[in-house]
Formats: sequence, structure tokens, C-alpha cells
Amino acid sequence: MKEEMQVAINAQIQKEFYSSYLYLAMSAYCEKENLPGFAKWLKVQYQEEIEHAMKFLNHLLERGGTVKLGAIAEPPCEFGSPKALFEEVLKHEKFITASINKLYETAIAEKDYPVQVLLQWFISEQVEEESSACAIIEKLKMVGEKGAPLMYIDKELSYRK
Ligand code: OFO
Repeated sequence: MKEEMQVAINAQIQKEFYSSYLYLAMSAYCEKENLPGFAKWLKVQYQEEIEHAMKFLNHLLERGGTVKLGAIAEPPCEFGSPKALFEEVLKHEKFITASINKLYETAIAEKDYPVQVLLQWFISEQVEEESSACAIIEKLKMVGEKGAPLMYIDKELSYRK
């Protein structure tokens, strides 16, 4: 596996772990704000992000590459209203989508076909990630962010497995 490809995948592993760290911080914040359903949804998201990081890490290992884990930055601990928090989720997912697309361009330039196949899963996943954040933002816009309607959304989010 070419060096440039390995560097790019290691950088993506770091971003996926940051995503997990960010969503764990958001989950803890929601728990503190008495929004257990939001907290649960974000905790599932945190676990999914670790799986994303591991898909890249395992691919590197399977191809005889070198795993070089970078430092994970400290995420914020205050996120404002539920809508503001989900706007942050969407913004972060758009950043990850751009990063995955860039990685795909590198895989094409390096003629690394196995990485291109791996990335196709991530490209579809990013469509889903952005769409679910958008759907939650839209619901919050529709019902507002207080009282019974907020509790209803909180309950709905608690069903995520
Ligand atoms: Fe949220 O998709 Fe990975 O980072």
C-alpha cells in the first residue's frame, strides 16, 4: 500500500475517533440536560463512529500497512439547545463527507482499488448520516424545543438501537 494512502487513512481514523469522542460529549451533555432519548441516540452514534474507525484500521492491517494513531482533540462540553446541538452534528458530518470524498480522490489518484471499494460503503453511509441529522433538525423546527413535543422527540430517539 502506497505511503500517501496510508497517511490519508491514518488521518481518517483520527477523524472517526474524534467523531466518536464528540458524540460521547454530546450524549453526556444531553443526559445532564434531562434528555435521555437524545443521550441514547448520541451514544449509539458514538459506538458507530468507533466501528467506522475500526473498518479503516482493519483495512490498513489487512493490507500490510502501518497504523499510526494520532492524538484526539478535546471536544466541547456545552452544546446549547437540542436544535443547536443537531446543527453541530450536521456540520460535523458534512466535514466528514468532504474528508471521505477527498480520500476517494486520493484512492483514484493512487490507483488503490481496494480502498475505493471500502470507501463506497462510507460514501453511502455519509448520505444516511447527513439525512438523519437533517430529519431531526426539521422535526425540532416543526414542534419547537420545549415541553411535551420535545419529550415526544426524546422518546422517539430513545428507540435507536
Ligand atoms: Fe459520522 O460518520 Fe464516521 O465520522
